[in-house]
Amino acid sequence: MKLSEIPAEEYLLEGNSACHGCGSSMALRTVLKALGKRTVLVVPASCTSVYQGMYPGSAIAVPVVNSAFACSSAVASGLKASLEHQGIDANVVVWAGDGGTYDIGLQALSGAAERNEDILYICYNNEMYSNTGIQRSSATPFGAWTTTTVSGKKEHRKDVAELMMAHGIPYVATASAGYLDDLYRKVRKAKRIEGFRYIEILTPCPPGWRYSMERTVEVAKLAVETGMWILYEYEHGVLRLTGVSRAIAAGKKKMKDVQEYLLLQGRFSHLSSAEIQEIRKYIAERWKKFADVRGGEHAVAAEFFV
Ligand SMILES: Cc1ncc(C[n+]2csc(CCOP(=O)(O)OP(=O)(O)O)c2C)c(N)n1
Ligand code: SF4
Repeated sequence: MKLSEIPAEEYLLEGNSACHGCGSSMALRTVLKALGKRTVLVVPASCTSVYQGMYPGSAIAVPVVNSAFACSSAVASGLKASLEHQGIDANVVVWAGDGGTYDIGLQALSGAAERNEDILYICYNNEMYSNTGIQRSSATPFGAWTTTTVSGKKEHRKDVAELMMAHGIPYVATASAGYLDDLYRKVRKAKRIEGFRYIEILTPCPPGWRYSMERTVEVAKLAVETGMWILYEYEHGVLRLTGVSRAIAAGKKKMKDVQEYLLLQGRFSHLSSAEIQEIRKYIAERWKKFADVRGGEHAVAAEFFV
């Protein structure tokens, strides 16, 4: 899959109010190209609900339902049931930040996943609450500065993609705004699968992560190249690493030291060498769990959740 094969149609229109270099808007643009026009988005409070524009205008050229934080998955479940009842075939997709996914929307998300609702849930993970001024979420990584973790977060992040795998849903995937071709392919695949599907995209945020706006793709790629973010697909019970993560696991590419990733971002500028060492340890442990899988492929049910 080459970037040039991605359709020219635009559903996230130019002139929207996302910051320059916004990883979330780059990812949404790609996701909508993969989904096409027969799509309804459910968007809880977030940066997206701001850069979509003010009613009656909209920068998003498909129908959007803005929901309260806690209930986006419930809204999408009801919307899908209603469309089905009317004989209307459309992709019903939640597009939510990590605050709306990891914290406030988690209960409704888990409920919809357990019921195997026929919807696609996409979390764009910028590792904090950016719209309200960069507060920590439970997706914020250890050590990161936010306005509510001024000397660096003391806890490692939780991992909702793993939690979704534990729900046994048909499809879970991770992606990165640095690899939009990989994201496009995963969304196309998810679109064809019936039942609850979950995709989580790492979407760097220049003002929140404190780096210069033209470096978003570089930062998003480095996250994967250093093992801070792992690309994979979990399909009907089988886990498979993809892209650069797969190449690293297969020994075809060397993993870079995480310091390269951390040094690019002001949110990590205060870290001591002991804290950087703690991040290296976290990566090594997590990576072992994912990558010790015969070059990136294994049956997840038996080996993963131990
Ligand atoms: C119940 C509720 N609490 C708080 C808010 C205020 N609020 C609006 S957007 C937002 C941050 C959302 O963070 P996230 O989901 O990570 O999306 P991002 O802003 O990073 O795009 C918050 C706290 C709200 N709208 N509703
Ligand atoms: S604050 Fe971050 S996530 Fe929000 S629009 Fe700007 S770059 Fe995007």
